Amino acid sequence: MRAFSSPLPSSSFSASPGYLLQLDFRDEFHLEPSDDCRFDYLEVRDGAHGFSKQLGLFCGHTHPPMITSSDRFLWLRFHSDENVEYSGFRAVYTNRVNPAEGSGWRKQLDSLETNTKKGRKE
Ligand SMILES: [Ca+2]
Repeated sequence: MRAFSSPLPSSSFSASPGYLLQLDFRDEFHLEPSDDCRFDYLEVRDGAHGFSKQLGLFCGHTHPPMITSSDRFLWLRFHSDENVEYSGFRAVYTNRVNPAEGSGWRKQLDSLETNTKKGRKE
């Protein structure tokens, strides 16, 4: 589990193969409030790039929900203009087993175990 705080440049985060990234906001979230978050904001995208699908644009004092990537990557950008600074935010991100690939692993392990037991009996 890793943590980061604002300010944060734009960057992509990746989970290990077979895992999803889960972003969990902790403590406070205070960015300058504005209509459409056009001054200060945190942008989150579901992928490794700035053109990946946008999951959220956050500002003000609304605590963002927990965010989970659909693949291994999340792209984040924190933007702050020169006027009015708030205290910012803190978030942690963790690797979470991809449910799809996780069940695949369990299946593999089950069949491996079965084979081993059969092998011992014979
Ligand atoms: Ca500002």
